[in-house]
Amino acid sequence: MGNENSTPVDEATPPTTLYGRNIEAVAQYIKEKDVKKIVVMTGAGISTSAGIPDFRSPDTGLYANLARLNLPYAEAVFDISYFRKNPLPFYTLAHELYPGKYRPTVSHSFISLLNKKGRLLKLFTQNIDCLEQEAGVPGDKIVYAHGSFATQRCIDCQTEYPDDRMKDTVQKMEVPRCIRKTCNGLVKPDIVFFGEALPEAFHRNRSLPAKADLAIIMGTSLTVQPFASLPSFVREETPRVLINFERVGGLGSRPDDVLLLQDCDEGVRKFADALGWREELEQEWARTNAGKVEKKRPEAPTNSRQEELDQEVEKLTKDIDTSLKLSGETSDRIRAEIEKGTSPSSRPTSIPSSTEPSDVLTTPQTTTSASSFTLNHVYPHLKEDKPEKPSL
Ligand code: CNA
Repeated sequence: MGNENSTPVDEATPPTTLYGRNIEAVAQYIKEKDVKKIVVMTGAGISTSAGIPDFRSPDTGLYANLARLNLPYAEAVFDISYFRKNPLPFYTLAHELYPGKYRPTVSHSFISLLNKKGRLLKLFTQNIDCLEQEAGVPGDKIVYAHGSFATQRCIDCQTEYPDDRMKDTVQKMEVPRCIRKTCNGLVKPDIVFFGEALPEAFHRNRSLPAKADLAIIMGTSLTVQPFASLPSFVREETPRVLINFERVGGLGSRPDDVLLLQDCDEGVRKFADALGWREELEQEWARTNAGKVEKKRPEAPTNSRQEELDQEVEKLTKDIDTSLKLSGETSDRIRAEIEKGTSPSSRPTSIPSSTEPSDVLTTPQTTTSASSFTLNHVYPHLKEDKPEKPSL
C-alpha cells in the first residue's frame, strides 16, 4: 500500500483489461462493460482554472500576503493552537477562498456528468472550495477528505454555527464566536488543520476504491497522506486514469494505467469526446455559469502584475489592521509571541513524521525544523520556502 513501483510499465506491455493504453480504450471499456462504479480522486489542480490561487506563485499574491500577515511561520495559518491565539490570518484567507466566489470548472462538471449518467460511485476530494457541489455533484457522493467550508463549529464546545451567519461574518472579515453565550469559543470551518484527524467519512469510505471498476485521478500531486494512498487500493486489473500536468503517485506503473499528462479541463474534454458526451459536458458546465464571474487563470508575472499584486497585498494587510477588530490585548500577545521568534517549541508537534498513511493529515516533510514546515498540506505550492523573518 502506497509503495507501488513507480517505474512506468513499458509502453509495449499489453494491458489486461483495456484494449489499449489510451483514453479511447477507457471510453470503450466504460460503454461495453457498462461501468457504473467509477471512483474519482481530485485535488487543487481541478480548481486552478477557476482562478483559485495556489498561494505560492508570485502572480497570485497570496504567498506575499501570508508573509505580510506576520505569521511566526507560514503554516501557522492552519495550526489549531495558533488559531486559538490569532484566528485573523485564517479568516483573511477564508474571506478570499470562501465558497460562492468562484465558478466550477469543466472538470467539476465532468464529475457531475458521470453522476448524472449513473456511473459515479464516489468522489474523494482534497479540495476545500466546495466547487464539486456547486457543479451539481450531490453531497452524499462526495468525501471531503480534508473537510470543507460547508459546515463549521465552535472549537471548544463543538456547537454548530449557522451557515448564513458564517457567510455574513466571513464576508465582513470578522471572527465568528460560538452562539452559546456561556461558551463564546472560536468558530472554525470543518477543514482539517495540521495534525487533526481526517473526517470520519474518509475512514468509512476509504475501502471503496477497491470496489471500483474505474478510477480517475485528477489535479493532485498525491503527496498528502493518507489521501495519497487511495489509488493503490484500486484493484490491479482495474483501469486507472490520471489527468494531471505531471505524472504522480506511481500512476503509470500498472498495465491498465492511462496517463493524460495535460490540463485537467482539456483532459476531461478529450475523455468526453471519446465517450461521445462532449455536448452534454458543455451543457452541464454552462449551467454553472449563472451569476458567476469567471476568474482568469493566473498569468505569468509581469511588472505591472507585480504592482497590482503589491496593491492587493497592501489592501489585504490594511484590512487586517482595520477591519478585523483585533483587541489591544490580543495584539500585544501576538506581537510578543512573534518577537520571541519562531522557537520550535511554539510549532505544532502533533504531526506524525512518517509519510506512510495514518489517520491524521501529514505532509511529505519528515522533520519539524523551521525550514521544513510549510503549508503544503493545504497549499503545497508553499513547499521549500523558508519562514519569513517577522517584521512588525
Ligand atoms: P497540489 O499538491 O497543489 O497538486 C496539484 C497538482 O495538480 C499538481 O501535480 C499540478 O501539476 C496539477 N495541476 C495544477 N493545475 C492543473 C491543471 N489545470 N491541469 C492539470 N493539472 C494541474 O494539490 P493537492 O490537491 O494534491 O494537495 C493537497 C492539498 C491542496 C489539499 O489539502 C487541498 O486542500 C489543498 N488546496 C486546495 C485548494 C482548493 O480547495 N481549491 C486550493 C489549493 C490547495
